[in-house]
Amino acid sequence: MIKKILIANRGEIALRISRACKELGIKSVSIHSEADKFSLHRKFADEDICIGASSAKDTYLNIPKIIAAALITGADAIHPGYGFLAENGQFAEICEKNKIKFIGPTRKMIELMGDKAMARKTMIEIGVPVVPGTEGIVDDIATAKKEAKRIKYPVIMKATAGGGGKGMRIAQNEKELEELFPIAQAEAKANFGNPGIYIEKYIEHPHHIEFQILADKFGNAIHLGERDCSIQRRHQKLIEETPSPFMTPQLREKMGEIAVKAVKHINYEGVGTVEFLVDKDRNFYFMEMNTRIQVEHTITEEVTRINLIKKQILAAMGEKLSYKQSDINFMGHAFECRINAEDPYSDFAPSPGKIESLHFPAGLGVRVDSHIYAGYDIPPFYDSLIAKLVVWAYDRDEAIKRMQRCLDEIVIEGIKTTVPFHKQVFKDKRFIAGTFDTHFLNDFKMK
Ligand code: MV4
Repeated sequence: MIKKILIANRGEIALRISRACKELGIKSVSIHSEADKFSLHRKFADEDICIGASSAKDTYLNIPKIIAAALITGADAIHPGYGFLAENGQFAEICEKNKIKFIGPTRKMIELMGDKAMARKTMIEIGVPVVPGTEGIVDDIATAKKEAKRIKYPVIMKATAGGGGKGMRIAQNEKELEELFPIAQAEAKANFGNPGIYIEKYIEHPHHIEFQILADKFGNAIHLGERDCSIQRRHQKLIEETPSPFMTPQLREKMGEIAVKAVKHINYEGVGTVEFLVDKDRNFYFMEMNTRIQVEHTITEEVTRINLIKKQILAAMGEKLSYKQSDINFMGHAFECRINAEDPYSDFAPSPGKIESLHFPAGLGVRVDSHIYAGYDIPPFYDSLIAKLVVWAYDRDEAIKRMQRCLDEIVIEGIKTTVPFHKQVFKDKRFIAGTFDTHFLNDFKMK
């Protein structure tokens, strides 16, 4: 049994977790930094503790302080949310050693999927398709050249400790490989403390399609469909949708089946996401697995009506999965727009500061997950996500119309936000036609 959960996070996801706790009859404890003194997530929890000044390092990333807060308040579990310590294997283990349930997978699982070359190798063994590439880490330039020749150019070098696009380099030919391989290694070592690089064939114009997974400790696992996350800028997702306009029913069934097979083979528990690259001919390849709840889980909730945070907590309590795959019904279409405190007219520069006035849209099929309020001062220390605008409708066209309507209703004064960007995308011909891929924003200009 879990009776009290410490939420090791802030912002909208801390609110989202508090809400799930309340509906489950579980007490919640929030932590906050001094910079978050006026943050709403404090008010949503039953208890709240200040754990430090302002930097993430001293607060939301500080393992001893968070463990102490959990022990002092008698929390029997910790929910890490996303970001911060959500995929820190050491933190998961320290929780367990202190008899605090970490709401997420084990250290071993986090580290297996966190090491991208190892995850790739594991998927190859299971028979999950991966991009043609090296079997593991490539240590020296001679081997890199030999492998790239075999794979055929262009190739992409990836840091095994990277992920989410960090530490990647593309080489079009041997000359570029010779130049970039040592740089990729040095960057990987500097950024992740691990110089390990693996090489893959570079897929041009891929689609980013990910499958939501739900699994229990008895070996049951299902998928809750895909999300298309191709609308991203410098590896920051800005718009997500489900179902993907690029997907076919046959492809969904095949990819979903393979995603479930993968998590069953590794005995995964809880919620997770299997990410795929899909090329223009609809060949799909395993890319990464995320072992946390993701920002964009909301759109999956909208089309399945399944509360993923509740299911995540129940899975951590050891509850058996209450559905079979055939019980899952998908209805309609959902979009999420990430509203960030950033200026889309100035290269998305951060725009923290005081919210002078605020009005959120509402109505049928509209959901806003946010921690901001009129008068709130957005601190400059953390990530810039201030609201997730989520709409649901019966089909994609109706959902686009609904999102346009909501973007016209929203008022956030005092700071710059990504709202004008979203307005422009939702009027874009190619976006409306659903024919975009991950390069869509490369040549997108604000009007
Ligand atoms: C790739 C790729 C093309 N070919 N791998 C970026 C995030 C990281 N998880 C992997 N990424 C990519 N890997 C091969 N072999 C292109 C990308 C990529 C990308 C992937 C998903 C969403 C947006 C992207 C934007 C640029 C590059």
